[in-house]
Amino acid sequence: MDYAKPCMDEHPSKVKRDERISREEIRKLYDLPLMDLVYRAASVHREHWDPNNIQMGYLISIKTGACPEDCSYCTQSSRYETGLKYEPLMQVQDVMKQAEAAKATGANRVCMGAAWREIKDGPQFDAVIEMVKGVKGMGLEACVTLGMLKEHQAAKLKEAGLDYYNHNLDTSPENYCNVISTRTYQDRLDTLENVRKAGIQVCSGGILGMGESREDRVGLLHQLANLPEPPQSVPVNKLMRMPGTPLADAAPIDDVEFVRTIAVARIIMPKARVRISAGRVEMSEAMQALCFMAGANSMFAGEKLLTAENPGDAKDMAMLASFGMKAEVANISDEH
Ligand code: SAM
Ligand code: DTB
Ligand code: SF4
Repeated sequence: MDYAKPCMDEHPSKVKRDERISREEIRKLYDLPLMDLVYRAASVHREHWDPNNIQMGYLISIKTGACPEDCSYCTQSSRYETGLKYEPLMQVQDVMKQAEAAKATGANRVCMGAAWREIKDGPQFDAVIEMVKGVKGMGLEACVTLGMLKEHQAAKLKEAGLDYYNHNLDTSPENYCNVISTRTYQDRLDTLENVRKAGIQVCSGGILGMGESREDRVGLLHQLANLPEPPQSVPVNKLMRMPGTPLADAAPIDDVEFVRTIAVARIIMPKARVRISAGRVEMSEAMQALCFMAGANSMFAGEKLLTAENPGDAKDMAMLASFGMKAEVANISDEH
């Protein structure tokens, strides 16, 4: 795959308003000596957040596999032979049981993910609305990621009490078509705009280690930081190389480059939760400590993400204890 080739000469997703931060400024941050960059990020982090506190989210895959999209990293796409078992939309009461169990282990945020291109109105959307209400009723923050979303659907989710909608830009506008062909960058920006207009907090980030260049990482952060409002939550995923997907053999992202990305995200989006999302099973504890130092303050708990592995509570609790860090308890909101 030729990642150097831009997808579009003139793409519609260029930042048209006055920028909050330019690509050049972001490049310069990346280029700082690592110690200066991490020190700066840690200082910004401490101005806005308790550096010893970490949010633990819990993922529930409410509908798994058989997705019509062709995202090259994803085990849930029906286009690749990944061996994943299809699971239709879960029953509301089963989701509630998992959410209760998550709360009992200390998670304060439940994120429900569905392998859909977009959410369609009808019984399935109504069931998701019940799930959101149920999770909120437990005093937990509720987040969903359901693919593309229309304005009226966003309004209904807001009414049900939804706190966050996750929809990632994944990479730079230039690299996007190398990763996904079945929806455009502009589609993603439109969904984020519908979420924002409904008053739901935006959770949007990307994936590192898909063969993208430094400039693509700069481009991703540039897009995120220059959204009409910066996202309240920024997941940084380390690609999990899933067998059967086109990116199964991608070269892993360099640890220091991952840390630099966390640090730059923290500096340019100081009030956002910055989350080390996928890929912690392939990170040492020392690497995760560096990420926390560089401003990451959220991660996913449990032994499974949506379909891929995660370290699990026993390991994570031991790690946090050894760092003297605390997992945030249920029902604390991020009123920043
Ligand atoms: N289908 C919905 C969508 O794409 O918006 C929601 C679920 S999708 C799995 C959520 C996000 O997970 C993707 O946008 C991508 O950033 C991340 N993701 C998926 N597979 C991944 C992988 N193998 N490694 C790292 N991140 C991954
Ligand atoms: C996000 O950025 N990462 C989470 C969440 N949003 C939904 C999902 C990670 C998925 C990792 C691959 C898998 O479990 O299949
Ligand atoms: Fe489908 Fe989401 Fe996976 Fe893309 S990332 S294939 S939209 S589940």
